[in-house]
Amino acid sequence: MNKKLISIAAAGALLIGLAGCASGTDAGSGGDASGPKPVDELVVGFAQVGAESGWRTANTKDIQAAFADADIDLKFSDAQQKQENQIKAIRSYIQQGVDYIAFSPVVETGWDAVLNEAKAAGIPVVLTDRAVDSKDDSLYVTFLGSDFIEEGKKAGDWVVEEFADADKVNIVQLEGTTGAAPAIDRAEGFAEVIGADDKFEIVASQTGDFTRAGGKQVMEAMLKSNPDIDLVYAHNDDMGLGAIEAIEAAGLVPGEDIKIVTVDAVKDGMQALADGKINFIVECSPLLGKQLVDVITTLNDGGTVEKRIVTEETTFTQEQAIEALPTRQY
Ligand code: GYE
Repeated sequence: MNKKLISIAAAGALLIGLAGCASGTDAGSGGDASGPKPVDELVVGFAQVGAESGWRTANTKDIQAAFADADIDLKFSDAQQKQENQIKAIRSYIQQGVDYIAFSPVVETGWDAVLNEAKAAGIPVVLTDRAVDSKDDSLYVTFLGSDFIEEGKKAGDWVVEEFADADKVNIVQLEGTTGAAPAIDRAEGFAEVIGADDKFEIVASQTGDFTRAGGKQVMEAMLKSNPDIDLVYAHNDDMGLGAIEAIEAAGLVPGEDIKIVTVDAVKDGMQALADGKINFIVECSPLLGKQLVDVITTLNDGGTVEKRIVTEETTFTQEQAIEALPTRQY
């Protein structure tokens, strides 16, 4: 069955699986035998994680703007942080016969079946932002996004320096979504760095699901059961901002009584850093839209792309945040 037929069939049968009907092609190839498609005829399906954070909102905006600028038709879905919704969205894109699928996997595992369906339908898949954990790397063309282990290490390096003179440092960690690449890797990179000195102890670690409400709620509970917290390491700004609310409600001063280090550097986080409520932020750029468009147009032209495209990013102190804020895009 070719792509046209699939899209015709899909119109009336969105929920019927088509796995096995299509001819198998390699996930690494783009375009087709007849050469590149005119860009304004390309259709791309993007399965987004959700709208859990400032980072995600900026990422969605950037992707939608980049596709609009390039005049490429973008079908967009929001999975509300649920893997089953994302799998449904990807299946629907397969059934509609889109030219490319891009997605940011909510969690790392459990993708092989649906990605094999895309591969069987000859639709190349691009991972943006988050990785999948699969033995079969032919299931996607490239993974475009940050190095989250590196981000965790950068947070750890700052902590080691900041607490150089301390004898004992009690740390609480607000984890991202359980099973998500940035939650796993940011914990790992951080633990590796602080693990070198046993004066650092993670006294509590729990998921706040990358949301402000989650960060607040978890922090409230942690403050009750841990009287002596020196530092909060939040896997994103939003959870750090939620923690600030909880710390203030407990009558403590965020940034002073309890230091805070986060990841992302979205506007609200940068403002809190400028205000001294957060002490250090590791940047994670959500601006992946242009790169994603480039990957897709390169593939459409019959070109190849690197299997891993790493985003370059920096870190921010209070002074650097004050300087960067006026021109910050997100
Ligand atoms: O750090 C967080 C978002 O996957 C890098 O997801 C992304 C993370 C980001 O919810 O704010």
